[in-house]
Amino acid sequence: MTQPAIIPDRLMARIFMLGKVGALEGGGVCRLALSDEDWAGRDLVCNWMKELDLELMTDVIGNTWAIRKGIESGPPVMMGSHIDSVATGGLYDGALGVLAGLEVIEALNDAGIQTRRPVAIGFFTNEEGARFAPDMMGSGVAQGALDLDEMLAVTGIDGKTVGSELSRIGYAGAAPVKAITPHCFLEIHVEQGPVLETENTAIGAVTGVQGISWSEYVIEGTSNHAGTTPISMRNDAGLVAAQIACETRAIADEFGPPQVSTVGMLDVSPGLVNVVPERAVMTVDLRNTDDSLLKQAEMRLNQAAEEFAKAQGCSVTRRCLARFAPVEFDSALVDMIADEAAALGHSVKKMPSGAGHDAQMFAPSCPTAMIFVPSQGGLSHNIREYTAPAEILAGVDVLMRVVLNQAGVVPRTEQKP
Ligand code: HGY
Ligand code: MN
Ligand code: MN
Repeated sequence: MTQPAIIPDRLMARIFMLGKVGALEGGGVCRLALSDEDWAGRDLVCNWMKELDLELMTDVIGNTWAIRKGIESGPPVMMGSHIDSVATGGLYDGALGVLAGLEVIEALNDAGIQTRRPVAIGFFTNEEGARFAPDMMGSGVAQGALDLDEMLAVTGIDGKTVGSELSRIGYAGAAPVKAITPHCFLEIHVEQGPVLETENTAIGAVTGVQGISWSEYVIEGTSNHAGTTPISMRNDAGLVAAQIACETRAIADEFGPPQVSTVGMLDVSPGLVNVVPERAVMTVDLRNTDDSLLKQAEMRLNQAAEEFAKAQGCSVTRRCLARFAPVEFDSALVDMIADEAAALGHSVKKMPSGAGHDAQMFAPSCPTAMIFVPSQGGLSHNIREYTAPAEILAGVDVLMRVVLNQAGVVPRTEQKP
């Protein structure tokens, strides 16, 4: 059998072409979910899918996938990731998983290989959750972890709803929720952390994803004159928000790794130099591979927030924006990734993912695993995100071999016309 050859230049050209969509001045991209930029990126990838004669489908929340027929019908070997980005995104987060899957399919076509099972490549709506929380929204709805109507009604940071934006860009498709349960699901992704680079390792065979807890805290106080109001008479919402932020970091410091915590957004109003803030809105992102520790962290922070607010005569309310328990990937598939990487002569490390991914939504319904390639400086959600072409090629070669194994190659003698 001619081994299908990945063509690195073709893959990198597509990564750079998609990188032009939503390109930022100083590099990187901003393709917030369901924005015009996400729309343009979707159309570009759909055109590439059509050029490969694939059968395209879009479901009710805009997830889109393309299927390369096998000689047998039935659940496909599916690869996939996302096109949407955060506002300071890099060229590789999500895009690599979609375009590498497209490259694997094109290499199969070039080599004239027929597979027993169909092979599919998909992109999923709003993986980032940056505009509309929670993250992994599309894949979560597709796999039944999130409710469609609830998600369509979610209002984003700019006041628009998922449903209205989905219709506006024309990606409210006909396929129902759970339209497709793959034979297995594979996602290649940049690690987005420092582990592979620090350990000089080429491939991550990802064992699972840590738990994720996103909260929004709203603190209400009393605006007052910064000069005339004695400290004892203040209800300073800004102070309470700052105390919550310090407690957020203290939890990570005291729990120690792998606990992480982040205050990504903090807005005080009226936000003027001489006015004691009457209101503060902030987000907290807590993560841990151990769900019981994650729950402890959540409880401790909520309790502290109540106490800080009470001490300042303020009120505080918490809204859950996302909550996903840790997920384990399929150990046999993880082993296969590690074995194929080693067989290709690559160093490989089994490791959990610090970031959330669409793959975690498929894990409960089919064997699922991920392949990591290194992130330079561990940087991601940063316009300087970078992974070298040779490092990408190593990961895509592993992806190809696992897809061939899972899809089954039809010997030339048995090929169908
Ligand atoms: O937040 C995450 O981990 C992912 O980038 N959505
Ligand atoms: Mn991603
Ligand atoms: Mn991301």
